[in-house]
Amino acid sequence: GQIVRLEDYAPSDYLIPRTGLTFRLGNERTIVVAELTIERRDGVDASVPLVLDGDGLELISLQIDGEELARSAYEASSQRLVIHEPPTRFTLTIETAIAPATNETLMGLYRSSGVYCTQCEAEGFRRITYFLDRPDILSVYTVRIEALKAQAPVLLSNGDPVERGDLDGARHFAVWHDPFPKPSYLFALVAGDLARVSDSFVTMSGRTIDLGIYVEHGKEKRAAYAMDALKRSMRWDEEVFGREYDLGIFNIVAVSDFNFGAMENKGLNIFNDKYILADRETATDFDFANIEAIVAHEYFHNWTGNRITCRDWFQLCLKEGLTVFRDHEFSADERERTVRRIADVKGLKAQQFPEDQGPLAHPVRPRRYREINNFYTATVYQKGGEIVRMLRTLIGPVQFRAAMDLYFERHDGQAVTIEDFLRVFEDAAQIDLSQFSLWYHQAGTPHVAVKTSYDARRRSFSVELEQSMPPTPSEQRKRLLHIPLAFGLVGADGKDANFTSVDGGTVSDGVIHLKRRRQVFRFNGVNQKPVLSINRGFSAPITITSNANAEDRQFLAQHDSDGFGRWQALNDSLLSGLIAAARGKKAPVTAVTTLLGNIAADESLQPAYRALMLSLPTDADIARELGDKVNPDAVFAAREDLLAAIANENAATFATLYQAVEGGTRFRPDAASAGKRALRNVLLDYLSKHENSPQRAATHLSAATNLTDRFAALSVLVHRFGDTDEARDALANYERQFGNDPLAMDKWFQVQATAPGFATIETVRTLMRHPHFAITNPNRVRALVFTFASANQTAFHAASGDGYRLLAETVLEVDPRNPQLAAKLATNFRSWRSVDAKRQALARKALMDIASRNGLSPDLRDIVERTLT
Ligand code: B3K
Ligand code: ZN
Repeated sequence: GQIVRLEDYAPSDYLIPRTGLTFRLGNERTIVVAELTIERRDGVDASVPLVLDGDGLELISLQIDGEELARSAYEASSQRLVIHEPPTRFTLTIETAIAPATNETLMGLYRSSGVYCTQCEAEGFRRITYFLDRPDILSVYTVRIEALKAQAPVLLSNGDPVERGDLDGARHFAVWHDPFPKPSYLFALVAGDLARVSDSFVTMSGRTIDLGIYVEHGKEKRAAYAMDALKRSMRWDEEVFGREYDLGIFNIVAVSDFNFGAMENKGLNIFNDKYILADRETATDFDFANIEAIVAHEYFHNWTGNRITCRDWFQLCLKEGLTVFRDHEFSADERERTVRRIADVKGLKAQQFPEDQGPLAHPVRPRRYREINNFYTATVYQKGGEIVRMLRTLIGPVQFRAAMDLYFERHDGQAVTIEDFLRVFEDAAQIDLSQFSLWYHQAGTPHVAVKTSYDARRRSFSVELEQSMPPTPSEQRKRLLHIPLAFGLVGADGKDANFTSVDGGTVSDGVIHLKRRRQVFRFNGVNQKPVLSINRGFSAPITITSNANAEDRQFLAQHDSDGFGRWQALNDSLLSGLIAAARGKKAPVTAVTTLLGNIAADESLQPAYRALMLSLPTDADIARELGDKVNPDAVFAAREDLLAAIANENAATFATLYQAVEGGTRFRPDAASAGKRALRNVLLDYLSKHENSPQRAATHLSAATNLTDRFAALSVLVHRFGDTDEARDALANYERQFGNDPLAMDKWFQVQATAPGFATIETVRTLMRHPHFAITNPNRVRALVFTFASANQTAFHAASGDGYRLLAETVLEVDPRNPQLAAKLATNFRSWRSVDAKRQALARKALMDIASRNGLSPDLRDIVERTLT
């Protein structure tokens, strides 16, 4: 593919104020008639041709203002339609044919379990008709859909329904009109035989909105939680951001073949059914939380993304970072703030940090791309969300809200840039964000080294901070960032100590503003030596090293008044022991095992929080901390040893607690109930390790009333006692019970894909031939193969190289069908340079095997080539 550069952006020479589409749906052949009102932009020369994007289209006919176009007046290929010297303003009618039934890319118009559906972001609309397929072309759409009535009784598009009726030949039609001008990537169409779950919502101005969630017949009950999440999202956006829904109807459709989570099409969100369907038997608490977050995320896009959209795809974080921030805040308000923050930070470190620290690193607002689909990344989304969070830290919640109000007021109906977004904050809060804006433009995770010292005589506490950032492919030399660090000087009583003044830089509202390479902040009037708690709430997405010793960290883990700070300190303690052990140094004897026992039994802490505190860093967390020459087997052994030490020391406490935490007879998916299950399930793992027997897990499994508990028990059995009858029976029973439910079966694939040890490679190969597995279904592939590569360090990185080979073969098998899925799978090679030399050579060979193939998709080639450089 060609490289697209930000600096080459130019406004389009032509505009399309109105778009009429007629679809005559047919599996093998669907006819699309587009009636486009086209205008040349003022000042553009009449000799400039109109160039429309296309992708795999078959042109049937072409008219300007109702007249057939002469062959010499245009050039058409499956990729482009060029019209020479068009009039200044005219109607262009284009008739094309497409083939939804054979479309396995899941972009454009395709069929999923008999349902016609579309996915247009980023550049899928050009697979439907020729168009100016770019986000700054905003158009008002009217859409007519015709289909066989029996095959597709439900006909949906964006906006409001205007007309429907019967046609000859057992066909019928529906017309939809969306009054809000929108970019083509937000167009959607759905046609099929689906059940509607209906509800309504009264907005803050008193309008009643008709809500619908469309699911497969028989699955209506499983949409109840999503519907509830939708209504809560609508209310929250009114209360927290003052944003009201703008159409009379809001529909969601759940489909089973989908390349990612969901899509925010105006008034017609389309979802991967994994993020809609939930009941206690088929969804875990983790799934429920994801459903809530994603339903909210897509709904919030209505304002941040749809009403105000991106000028070009370099600005993707304008909508995604902001909307991630909004959905994180929503979940924090709906559930427990500290618990949500810890979960979100764990996610950021697990997904975004390795991206930022490897060959695929890119700025949150990139300057070039070869394939835009490869930029829907943790960096654009999660780090983009963190930047918005930092903006709020910088100006405070009141000014933040004022700035957001100004953003909506100033840019509603526009396609804008990150510069526009930042200017709003500068204007609303009267600040200069030129240094801060570098967070958008530089890749890489900043590092801050912290050194503290206390001068008892002068009663001053010094905090020396030094920032640094290694080079990344996008920038060799890094400029200094403005890093906001929330902090507290924790006194012996656990309370934050006071200080009278600060020298050396700006400190306000509990935040240190680090702006230079090295700054020493001296806090005066500090009566006793405090312990520094820094980067509270993960106020900046950075890594930190400090001169704090093991006692300091354990003190914070027990006494920091900030719950996030406690978790962070504990996590640091655990990691430093694990790192030492993985490097073959005997782990220092620490008090951490006792500490974990105390935390587990501390009734003043919420169960969900205790569960998080008790969860050890994952193998991948430890590997990331090690940085290079990682031997995953040593990492695994170190983690298991620590787990055993904690379990053995606290066996009695854990056993009592395990009995005491109610299993819960009546299932409720709320955060408090989920927290209890989480605590009990983490204890189950420790106790099973200590008891070295599958018995407790087998009992846990047979008593389980929900998938969360079932899955936890199954994991212990399959991962710890894989060659026992208990484990084999559990898997067989599960398959018998849930064999007909694809989403529940994903968990069955997942639990087997994550069993530690190289033998799992063969298990995965076998499971890929299982009748319930389908290489064409992204959820199945992700559950089995993506999970294997991303969450099973000992198997994926097996010293034989077989894990790498399995991934490479699967990537090559998927690529001809679904390039986006293949490219996503291939990103699992991104940390290949951090393993030991022998493994690196094997990973490189697997990558080269992919790279040397002819006919790779541009998506996959882009990932593989960047990973290798
Ligand atoms: N905007 C979509 C993602 C589209 C991905 C295209 N490759 C969902 C979301 O972020 O809400
Ligand atoms: Zn989004």
